[in-house]
Amino acid sequence: MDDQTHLIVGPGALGRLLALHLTDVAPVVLAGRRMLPTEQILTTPEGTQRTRRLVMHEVDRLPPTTPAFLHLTTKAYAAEAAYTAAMARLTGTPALVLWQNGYQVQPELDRRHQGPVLCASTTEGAWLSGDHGVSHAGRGITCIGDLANRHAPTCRVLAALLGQAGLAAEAVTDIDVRLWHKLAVNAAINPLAARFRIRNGQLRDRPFRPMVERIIDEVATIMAAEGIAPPAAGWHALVWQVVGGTANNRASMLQDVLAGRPTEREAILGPLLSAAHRHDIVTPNLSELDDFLARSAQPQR
Ligand code: KPL
Repeated sequence: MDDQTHLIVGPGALGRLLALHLTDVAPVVLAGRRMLPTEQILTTPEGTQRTRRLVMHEVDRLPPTTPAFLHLTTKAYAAEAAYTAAMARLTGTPALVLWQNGYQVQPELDRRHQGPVLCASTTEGAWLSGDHGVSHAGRGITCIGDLANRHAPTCRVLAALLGQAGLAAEAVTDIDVRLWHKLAVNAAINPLAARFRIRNGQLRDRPFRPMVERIIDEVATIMAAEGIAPPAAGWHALVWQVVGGTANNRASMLQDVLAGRPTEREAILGPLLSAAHRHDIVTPNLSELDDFLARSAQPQR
């Protein structure tokens, strides 16, 4: 690894999507708990296939170097362990880039990491196609920022590099608001879709629609108490717009439940419930969903 290297820890769909793009413009190392085929295939949204040979390591066997960027692309519940394992192998302090959903990992690792901590919020859609590749299902945009706005130049460098690599990106100064907005949408869609095992679009129908509305009302009350400005169109319109745009999707939490994996319940509902508690807001619907998901949870590895 040289000092321009992007070390990507978490070779799921997002990690591989990132690796297979960045490798055309910068040195990339992909690391995970187990080795994957070094030859990986990217299927583009237009259906063409691109094969790239990636440098890959098991996290616990990473060579002792200092990459420029350490991207964590694991699920939220696995991010801290991945960070600890990767940092134990590195000799210096890279800029850390957190790609997780929710708003739990970000403040925690921002406190822990000695170097710059950037947060990425993306609407790129990608699915794994087995061990050999990833399918870029839909193009989106990635916003990059840091919570205290102290690293704007680094955010701009990374956004520009992602753009060169073919992933639309912009540096932003309100990443915390963007993360909360995404969290709000995730909180309104994911737990209900996972609980009732339905595709996102079915949330528009009875009996689910009023359930979504009640969750949005609770989320909106918490956001107002936290001082997070609503989206221009309002919380209800944002959620229903995403439901419509992803009508055919199985939400990520539903996919996790169906695959017997842990869910991102704590990263998505945890910050909302803590904020509700801080502000003495009662949230019967969010709390009931959280309890349900906690009871049916798979252990986190
Ligand atoms: O991001 C998503 C997810 O599945 O986690 C939504 C917006 C709910 C789309 O499925």
